[in-house]
This record gives sequence, structure tokens and C-alpha cells, in this order.
Amino acid sequence: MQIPPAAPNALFSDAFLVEVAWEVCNQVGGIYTVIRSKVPATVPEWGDRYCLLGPYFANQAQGEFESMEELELHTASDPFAAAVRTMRAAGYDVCYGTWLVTGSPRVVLINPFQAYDQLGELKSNLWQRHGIPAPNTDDLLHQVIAFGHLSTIFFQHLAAQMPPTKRLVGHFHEWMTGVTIPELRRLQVPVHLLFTTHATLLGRYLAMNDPNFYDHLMWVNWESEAKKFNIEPAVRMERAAAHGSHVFTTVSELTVRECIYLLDRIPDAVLPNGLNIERFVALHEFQNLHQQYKAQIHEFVMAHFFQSYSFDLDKTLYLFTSGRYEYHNKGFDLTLEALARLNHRLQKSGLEGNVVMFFITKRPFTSINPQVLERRAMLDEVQETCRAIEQQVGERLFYAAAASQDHKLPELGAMVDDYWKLRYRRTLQSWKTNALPPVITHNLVNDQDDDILDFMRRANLLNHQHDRVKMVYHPDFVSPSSPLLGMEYGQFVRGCHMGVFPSYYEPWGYTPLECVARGVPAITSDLSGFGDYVLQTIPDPESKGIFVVHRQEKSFDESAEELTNMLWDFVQLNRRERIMQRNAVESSAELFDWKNLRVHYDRAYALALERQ
Ligand code: G6P
Ligand code: 1S3
Repeated sequence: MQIPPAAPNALFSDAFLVEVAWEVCNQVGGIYTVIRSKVPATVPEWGDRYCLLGPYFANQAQGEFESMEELELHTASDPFAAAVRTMRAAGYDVCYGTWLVTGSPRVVLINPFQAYDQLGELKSNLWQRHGIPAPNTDDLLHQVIAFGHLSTIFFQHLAAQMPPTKRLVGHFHEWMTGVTIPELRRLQVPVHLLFTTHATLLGRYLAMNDPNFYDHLMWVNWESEAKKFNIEPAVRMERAAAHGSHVFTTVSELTVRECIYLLDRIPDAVLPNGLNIERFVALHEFQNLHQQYKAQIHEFVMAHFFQSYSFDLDKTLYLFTSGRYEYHNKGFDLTLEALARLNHRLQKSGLEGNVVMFFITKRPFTSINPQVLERRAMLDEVQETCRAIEQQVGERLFYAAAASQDHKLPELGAMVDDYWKLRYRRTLQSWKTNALPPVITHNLVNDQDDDILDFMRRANLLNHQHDRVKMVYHPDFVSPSSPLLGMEYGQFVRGCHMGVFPSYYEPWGYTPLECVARGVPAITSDLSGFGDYVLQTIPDPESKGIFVVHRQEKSFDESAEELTNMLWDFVQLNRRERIMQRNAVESSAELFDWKNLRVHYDRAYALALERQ
């Protein structure tokens, strides 16, 4: 992989950096992962000269943020603390402390609601000074405007606290924080400004609504489209930030195209996303974890399917996709089509084994399907009965062995009490059913109008016994407190065999990278920033277990066939080959470590410091 030369560190020794994001101590989506995972690589470079800034939301900050003691704040000598003190003296409610994540960075959080009484004036200023309209009905916009105003004040105070020989860099992520940029320019506050867009707002809307988005991109009239989708204020904020910053960046070459056509500015740099990769000293450890978490998934699968029919778990592969519910953008449509084709091929072939495919996403639901819960509870009952029998037989066998004269293994069935024999039979009798295993684990609010379910019904992919590809649509994120898949998302990923993410629109896309970081092979697409980056930087990515479906200038059918072939090849690997492939995936994870990718940020900061 080509890594650009590092910017000389001396460049930054006289600079302070504030990184501003809506998702600091406030998890919403992918930007949280960017900011949080980058901290351990940023802090060693910037040290005490680095601070994050975000909005304060009490519920979200709880557990993420630790406030600095008053006494410590009063005596702290850094300019961030000094700016917080002067803001407080001016009557503002500003928190200063530590973000409780690896790297423990300093963080300033400002409650946007304290400026709500000035919203009328702030909106009118926005319109008059920057031509940004703001309706009365959108509360997110209100929060953004209020936070933008308070962040501007923070930067004014901070700039005033900077020693004369020191320089200040402000790095703003996404349109929600970008509204500060044109104000800082208007007020001529001495800050070197960077703006990073992680996706253009309009691009996402257009991609969701236009099947030929990439062909039409060059001809889009941003203003009329923004009005059509009712997102004009946010789009204007995004444009103002992109045009007002000294250095404008985005996360992938794909988003560069959107920036050019939808924001009318060519980004100065691309800042690819990384992760904080933690590798085990012993290679077999991550393989053991796969085995351990796969056993947990086995339990779910037994509960879900075995009441209706059973299959050999040792010959079952677990595939999954996950992410925001954007049926077309996330490539759920392509994945389903390929799975239907794979099912057909497997049925025709003489190959053994099954595939269980998990769709992990978030949809409004009323409850977990009681049938699914009941299946789980009944499996627990089967397990409890087996354990009781095991214990009874174990104790009696031990006694019989110690007392034995003839060294023969006694009849084990005779060692079980009638009570447990009957309970075993009763449990198993009520365990079996003729009903098919449900394809969805929860009761959706609107089950009649769901694209994933629609496809499964149309394609008759409904978990029949003869289906070789089984479906589990789990419309909620995986969490340790769930009674179904009670595990962390990362553990679930480790337990699976492959992640499938052939997105149509994906500025970067962390999901395949999260697989790679855990040594799990992944499928991505050349329309996702990550896939595009892989194609450009990794020779022969397939040998590293990273597969890129070609979607650029390909029809849906062609891409579906390519994806089917990838899955087909994967299901034919034997265990040894899968283990070797996982080793290869895991060994390539380091390429995506922030320790290597941070250099792109360094170069952007160096450029911003050159520009005034
Ligand atoms: C890991 C474990 C092995 C296990 C294998 C199963 O490598 O260390 O003990 O046999 O996983 O791999 P599979 O791809 O069949 O789940
Ligand atoms: C965006 O979050 P999203 O899921 O709305 O930013 C992420 C981080 O850069 C990126 O991975 C993703 O593709 C974008 O879409």
C-alpha cells in the first residue's frame, strides 16, 4: 500500500488543534467511529495541544464524559481550560473534561439548548449574513444553529487565549458543525479551518431516489434538488462550510465526485478512514475467539431452526450484512438476489452444508416475535434437562466406576431416574413443530411494507427445509442484553464466517473494515469508499479475503451474478482453507490502522497551516 510521506512533526509544535464533531460523546453513526477510533493515534502526536468539541446531551454524555474538578479547571494552564473559564465568566454553560475512551482526550461539550431563546435572532443573522434559510419546524436544525453560534463564541475565546507565537487549527466534521466556519471567517478569528464532509447530504438523498444516480450526477441542479427534498438549509450550511474552509476534505475518491458536482468545490485532500487495530500476540487467539462466538451463534440457530428441522451445524456457514436500513444504498437488494441464486445453485449441486444469512439492521418494531422467544425458551428447557441427566449419570458412573470389579462400562440409560426420562420425553415432544422457522425475529410496525420481507416472500426464501440458504432478519442491533443474540456486535462479527456489504452508495463504509479488523473475510463494492480504496491500494485483495463487487458501470444483474460467484466460491472452501483465509485477512488489518492512515490528516493540517 502507498502511504504518503509523513508531514514533519515540527510543523505542529507551535499549533493547537480542536476537532469538532456532532458525534463527540454522542454516538449516532459512522462519524463517532472515525473520531473515537482515531484518538489513540492523534493524542501521541498532539498531546496537550489537542481537544475535541461537541454538543452536550445529558443522556448521551453519561458514561462517556468525565467532567474536570472545579479546582483543577481553575488551575489548569492550557488555553482550552482558559477559554472555558472566560466563557463561564461570561455566563455560558460549558463543560470541560475527558472523553472516557482509549486515549482519554480532553473534550469541551456545550449544551446547545442554552441559546434557544436567541434562535429567532440567530436565524435571521444566518439568512442575512450567509443566505442560509431556517424553517421553524426542524429541531435538529435548531440544535445545529444554536451549537454553531456557541462554538463560534468558544473559538473567539480560545483564539484570544492563544499565546502570540501559537497557531490554532479548527477541524470541523460534517454539516452539523460546519455552520461555524462562515461565521469565523466573517469575524476574522485567526483559526486555520478544515472541513471534512463524510457524505454529501444531497448525494445520499439522490442515490436513494435515483437508480442512475452516478450517470446523472454531473447534471444535477443542487438548488432545485435540495428544495425538492426539503433539505435546502442543511445543504446551504454544507456548501458554506466547504467554501469557507481553508482546506476542504472528504473520505474517499467517490465522495470527491459528489463534492465537485454537488458542492462545487474540489476537495484538497482525501482522508481515508481507519480503525484502532488491536492485534493479538498469538495468532491462534483470534481463531479461538471465532470458535467461541460461533458456538454462541450455534445456540441461537438451534433454537430458531431445530424445532422445525435440524441440519449439521458443523457444515453451516454464517454470513451477515449490517448497517442502516437503506435497502438500495446498502446493497440489501443485491445481496438478496445473490442469495436467491446461491440457494438455487446449492440445491442443484451435490454439495453438503447450509448457509444462514443474518440481516442486522434497525427498523421500527413492536416486540420480539413471541414464537421466536418461545423457541429460545424451549431450547433452554431442553438444555437444562440434558444437563440434569448429564450430572446424574456423571455422579452415578463415577460411583459405579470406583466400585467396579469387571472394568465394563455400565448401561448408562439405567442410571437415569424415571422422572428425568419422562421429563426428557415430554420436553422433546413439545419441542418439535411443523411450522417453518420465521424469517424475521421481531414484529415490525409495518410488516406489509418492508422491502427485505417483500423480496423473501416473492423469492419464496422462507426457510423451507429444502432451502440451503436460510434467512434471519434481525431488525435491531445486536446487543449483549438481547434474549436472542445476546452478544456484542464485535463478538457476533467474529463468530460469523463472512460479511456481505455490496453497497450502491457508501462514502466510506466501516462494516467491511470492522470484519477485516477481526480477521473475518468481507465483501464490499467499488461504489463504496472502502472498496474503491482497497482496489487502488491493495494488490490482489482477494488473496487477503477482501472481495470487491464491481457495480460501477455494471447492470444490477451483472453485479448480482458476480456476487453469487463470490459466495459460491466461498461456500466451497473447506475448513482448512477458511482458517488460512482468516489468517490472511487478519494480517492485512494493519494497513487500516490509524497509525498508518493518520498521515493523511497530518498532511491536511500542514496544508491548512500554510493557508490563511
Ligand atoms: C478456528 C478454531 C478451530 C476451528 C475453526 C473452525 O480456527 O481455532 O479450532 O476448527 O475455527 O472454522 P470454521 O471456518 O469451520 O468455523
Ligand atoms: C458516513 O456515515 P453514514 O453511515 O451516514 O460517514 C462514515 C464515516 O466516514 C462513512 O463510513 C459512511 O459511509 C457515511 O455514511
